[in-house]
Amino acid sequence: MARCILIGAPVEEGQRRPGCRMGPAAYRVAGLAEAIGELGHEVDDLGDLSLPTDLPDAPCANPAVHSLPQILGWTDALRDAVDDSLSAGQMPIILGGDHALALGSVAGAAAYAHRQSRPLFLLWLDAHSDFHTPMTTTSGNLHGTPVAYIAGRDGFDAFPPFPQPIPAERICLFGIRSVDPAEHAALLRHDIAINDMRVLDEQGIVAPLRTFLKQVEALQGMLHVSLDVDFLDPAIAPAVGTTVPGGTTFREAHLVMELLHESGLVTSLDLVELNPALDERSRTARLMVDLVASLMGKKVFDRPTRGG
Ligand code: HAR
Ligand code: MN
Ligand code: MN
Ligand code: MN
Repeated sequence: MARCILIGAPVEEGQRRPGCRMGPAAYRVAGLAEAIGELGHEVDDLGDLSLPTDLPDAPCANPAVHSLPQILGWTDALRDAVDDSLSAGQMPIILGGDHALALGSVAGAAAYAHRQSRPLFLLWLDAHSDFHTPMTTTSGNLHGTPVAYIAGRDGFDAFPPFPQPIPAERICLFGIRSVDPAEHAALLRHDIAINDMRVLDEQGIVAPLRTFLKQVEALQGMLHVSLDVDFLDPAIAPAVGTTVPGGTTFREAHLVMELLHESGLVTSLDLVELNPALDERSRTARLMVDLVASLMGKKVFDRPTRGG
């Protein structure tokens, strides 16, 4: 059984539409802690992190970029919170907040993994590749940049150096179907596993996911999972500002979570981009809670294990 710690991250400066700051509250209202606790795990709730008051003055050469000081502040806060939780033997579950929070959460996991001399792997469940740098983004929304920071790309001069960037071969993008031209060009130069929706349509989700999980297992790695609401099809998960048609179905998403549970490899988790202002009677929040339950061991039909 795991010792989970919920970390509220009311980050919404990584994009322009208000609402993601209500994400942590929506997960609590939808019963996230209870759903995990019912499965027999220990669950603590750290409450919400707050933005440090003393924000750095951070000019950016790309005039499109906005809210850089705030995102730098969140990055520090998230990195420390995730590192501290892992160091205390807990599994951090970050309640976002937009995806810019992963600039910090994955940095915290990487700092911890580095001290343990264990390789860190990243599974990015998302419609988007989030592979812009602050220099290439045209929207200026920093939620589109974490994977580039994590992979150690140039262009993050305003940020603290990423602790031990994750080698491209240990990063898996899963479910993507919206990639900007600059991201596309950069991805072609990196050896990142790109399981876009075309690949998943053709091969299903099981084979590509197992291939990645085998690599994690072979190196006894740690695995950070970053789950963006827009990984899911908008028909089942409307509460996100950046919906893209053609996302994963209810069962595909649950099957991903069930396989992750069976692997026993997940060491930290982000839940990002939920915008409760766009939800319909909490259905997206409740679906996300159900997906976490599957990740933590809830089964469609629980069979007694044979042969002891
Ligand atoms: N690539 C687009 C941009 O930079 C959209 C990024 C949207 N990102 C998220 N997270 N919603 O995946 O602006
Ligand atoms: Mn600390
Ligand atoms: Mn994202
Ligand atoms: Mn996305």
